[in-house]
Amino acid sequence: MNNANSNEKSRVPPGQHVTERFPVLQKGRIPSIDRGKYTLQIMGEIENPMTFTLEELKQLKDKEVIVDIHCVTSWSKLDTKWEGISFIKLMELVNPKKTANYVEFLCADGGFTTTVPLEKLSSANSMLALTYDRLSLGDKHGGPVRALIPDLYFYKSAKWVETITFLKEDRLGYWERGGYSNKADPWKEQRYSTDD
Ligand SMILES: Nc1nc2c(c(=O)[nH]1)N[C@H]1C(S)=C(S)[C@@H](COP(=O)(O)O)O[C@H]1N2
Ligand SMILES: [Mo]
Repeated sequence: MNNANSNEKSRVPPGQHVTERFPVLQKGRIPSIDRGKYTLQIMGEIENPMTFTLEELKQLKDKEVIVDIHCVTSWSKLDTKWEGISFIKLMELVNPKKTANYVEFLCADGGFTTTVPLEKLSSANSMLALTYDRLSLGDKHGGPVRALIPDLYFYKSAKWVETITFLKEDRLGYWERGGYSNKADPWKEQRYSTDD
């Protein structure tokens, strides 16, 4: 085995295989959001509830990452390039209360939600993504604004995010209510709620 191969292997979590394609996955139809009317609302357990237009969000861009993503259906894609706003920066703006432990993403595709613990948002690679491969996010991959939390299976990376709510207590999201893991760590192979 050559070095490149063994390197790639150590980057792929158990039970995953690498794809060159970029599959498109969601629970139902792909919504198309009017970029001119789009707003992101941030609320819940925070000192400064805020609403942003897309133009305002673009001004806040502070981060670019190249990361591997892992879908629970077993595909992984290596070296995906994203730009956006770090959750660390967003949290500086909205100022979470001490009581905030989780965030819930509410999305434009018919009430889709998922929740993520605050410490996963603060991790180095997490962000609210606005571009993929240097291009504004298209409809298919969650544009104009999606979450990117590459440390967790990709169903935690909510597409078409419209509202972010800071919560005291955790809540199960759409896939999680359907039996997928709420922890969703690909390196621990937490695929189903029975793995938690
Ligand atoms: N709003 C919303 N976000 C979602 C989903 C969804 O159904 N709705 N599916 C998740 C799943 S299961 C995956 S694998 C990724 C797929 O993102 P992609 O289509 O950009 O590959 O989006 C996640 N985010
Ligand atoms: Mo997925």
